[in-house]
Amino acid sequence: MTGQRPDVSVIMPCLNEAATVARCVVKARAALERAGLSGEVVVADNGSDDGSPALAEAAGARVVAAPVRGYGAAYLAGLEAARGTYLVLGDADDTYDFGAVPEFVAALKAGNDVVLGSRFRGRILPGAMPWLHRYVGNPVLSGILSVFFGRRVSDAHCGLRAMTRDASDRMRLRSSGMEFASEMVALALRHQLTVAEIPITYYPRGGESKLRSFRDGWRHLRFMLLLSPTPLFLVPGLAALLLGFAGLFVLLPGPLRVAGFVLDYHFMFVASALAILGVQLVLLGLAAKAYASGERSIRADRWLTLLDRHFTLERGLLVGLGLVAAGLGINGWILSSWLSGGRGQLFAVRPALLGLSLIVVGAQGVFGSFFISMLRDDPRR
Ligand SMILES: Nc1nc2c(ncn2[C@@H]2O[C@H](COP(=O)(O)OP(=O)(O)OP(=O)(O)O)[C@@H](O)[C@H]2O)c(=O)[nH]1
Ligand SMILES: [Mg+2]
Repeated sequence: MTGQRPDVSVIMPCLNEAATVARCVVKARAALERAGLSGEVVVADNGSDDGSPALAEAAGARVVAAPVRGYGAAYLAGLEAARGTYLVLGDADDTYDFGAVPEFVAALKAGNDVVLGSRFRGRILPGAMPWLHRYVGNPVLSGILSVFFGRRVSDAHCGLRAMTRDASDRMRLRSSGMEFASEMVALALRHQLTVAEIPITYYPRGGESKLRSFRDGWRHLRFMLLLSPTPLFLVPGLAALLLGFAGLFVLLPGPLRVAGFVLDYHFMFVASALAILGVQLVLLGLAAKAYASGERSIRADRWLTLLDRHFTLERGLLVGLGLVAAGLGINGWILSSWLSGGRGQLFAVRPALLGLSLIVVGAQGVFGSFFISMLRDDPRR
């Protein structure tokens, strides 16, 4: 299609918002006009049966029908249809003041790739956000996102936000549900885009909420976890591995007395289990990193660099087989002293447990190395 691109596309997902959608469209259009911006309002609907699409169209919006249901899917269809250089995203339930659109566009024009509204740095009017979302869901999920993706974001789920078309092309968003909100922030940070926050006001909604606290909260959380092998596997794995091996070696010579507690076999069993679990988690983490090695193009990853520099299948096998050999050596020595001694009651639990742990961990290393190589070195990828 030829013709001039409008400056701004305001995109609104809409599912049964007959009470408010027209008002939102009118406000957005008025804001564009006041600011002298050329623009369009795109309403992405996929399943409204309350007449919302017709109301939106009458108010001056271009309505697109999204083929797949869901908040994210609606946005994806809206983004596909949008023609503007600057893309502003906002709900059709009149909880956000579309009068702020020019401010978001100005922040993009000032050089930001993504601009997020922040209700927590702005105002949340009484009745706009339930207690559970205000004090638990939003802060906890925003906090997790900040830790996992390396930058403090005060309101990762604010429904009023903006991005440049270029940022949208680079991120290639694809979540179909409410986790689309997390995806946009997470990928912006992963792609090292410039992200700004603008304090805004959150108003009580007209019409019925489409948000389901636990289902949607979980969708945000699982989305973040699936992109984050470091906090999911590597950090707890390394902690368990170090604690486990420390325990195994500290308890090897005999019971340990700490502040009046006697730590013995039971704790050594726990240590063994921790060491094995830790190695398993670290291997899973490295495998996940290897699988995601395409991300190298997005940003430097410490763990991938480590794998690239130091890991080869042969090295992994050597380390794994070395540990197996050490474990077999210890247990072989116990067996031979038992055979050469009276073959009576055997009581070498501590070294035997260390030996057994080393054999298991070594075998995990051998198979884990094959698995990591399959993922990383697959010639078809
Ligand atoms: N097209 C489409 N739009 C949706 C869908 N689910 C939600 N929406 C729209 O997405 C926007 C956000 O949904 P809301 O129900 O307002 O969710 P929320 O803002 O997190 O929750 P509230 O604070 O209760 O409003 C609204 O404009 C909805 O109409 C969907 O499946 N399809
Ligand atoms: Mg809403």
